[in-house]
Amino acid sequence: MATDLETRPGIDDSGVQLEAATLREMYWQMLRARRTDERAWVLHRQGKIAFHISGIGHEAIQVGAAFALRPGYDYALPYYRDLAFNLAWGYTPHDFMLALFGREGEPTSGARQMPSHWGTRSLNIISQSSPVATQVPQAAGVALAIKLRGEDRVAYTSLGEGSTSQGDFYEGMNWAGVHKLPLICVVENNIYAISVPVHLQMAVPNVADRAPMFGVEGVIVDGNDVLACYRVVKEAAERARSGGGATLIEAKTYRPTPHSSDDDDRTYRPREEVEQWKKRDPLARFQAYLLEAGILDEQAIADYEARAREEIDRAQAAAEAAPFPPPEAALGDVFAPVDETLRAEE
Ligand SMILES: Cc1ncc(C[n+]2csc(CCOP(=O)(O)OP(=O)(O)O)c2C)c(N)n1
Ligand SMILES: [Mg+2]
Repeated sequence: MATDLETRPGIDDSGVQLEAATLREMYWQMLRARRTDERAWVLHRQGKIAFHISGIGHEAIQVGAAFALRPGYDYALPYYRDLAFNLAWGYTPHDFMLALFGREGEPTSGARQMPSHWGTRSLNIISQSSPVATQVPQAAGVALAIKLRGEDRVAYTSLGEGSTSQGDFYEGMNWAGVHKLPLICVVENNIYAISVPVHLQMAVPNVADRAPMFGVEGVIVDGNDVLACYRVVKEAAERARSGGGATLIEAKTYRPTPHSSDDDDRTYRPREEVEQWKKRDPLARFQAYLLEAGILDEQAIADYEARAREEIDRAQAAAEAAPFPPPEAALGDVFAPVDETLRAEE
């Protein structure tokens, strides 16, 4: 992230008080993620890549959270929709393009994982396992290590509301409550788990209603309002760093795209619903706010658009030109080299 974390002003009860430069940087990160994501859809429809899972519509909670934490100092265990979070933490469109095209040099897994499973050691971003919610007990484990070492770091994790039906979510959150761990768990509630609506996942109206059961703080936030999201994650981080324990944040949002490039959402939700939610688009909303406040103008917006296009074009070209990893690389970091002294005699 370009902005110096130490100079970011905090917030008070009246709301978010961030410098104009920081607000513009937040806008840039949301825009950059949106345009990178849109390019991935185009590449998929052109038949150039095999799969994409989109974070469009989720940028406010992701960028708000990324800015409220300390990238590379705190630990993050994000989930597959968190492209904007990863980009705001230091992952790049070039890294993402290498993953989409499965090319050599891909930093998270050497192009062996599916895209969007993340994992960048230098940024303290830990890879996600494909079974949903497994990152929650892993994040609780990271938070326990932080606590045992007496550090003031935070473990951040995220998942969808459908994934909170998994036992892993309960085990991780319970552990975080019992041991008052410095954990922030954000549920990006977009009201669908692929085709399954939220009322078939849980009998209570809000995911955050479950927080008292774990003995942790529960917070509901408008997940399409980047500044509100920044504020609640900032407060949760302060709670965690000062020994106050874990927070369960529910960010109410929506995914206007299908679940993934292999899904057809017309089979399970009305178009009118999608159109209604598009009116609450987090990027358009933040842009309108910044224009109104005089922090952005049309020229600045055009400059950001050009910058995003140039960066993404370059990232795509570099990834398309990169070679595939050699076939034998598929075995690397999976099987340890055979210790010849242990080989049974024939
Ligand atoms: C344990 C497990 N069950 C099923 C799946 C297949 N799966 C992948 S994503 C997904 C939907 C998750 O929905 P939600 O948690 O609401 O997140 P969203 O995709 O809506 O952001 C499912 C069922 C999986 N990866 N792991
Ligand atoms: Mg969901």
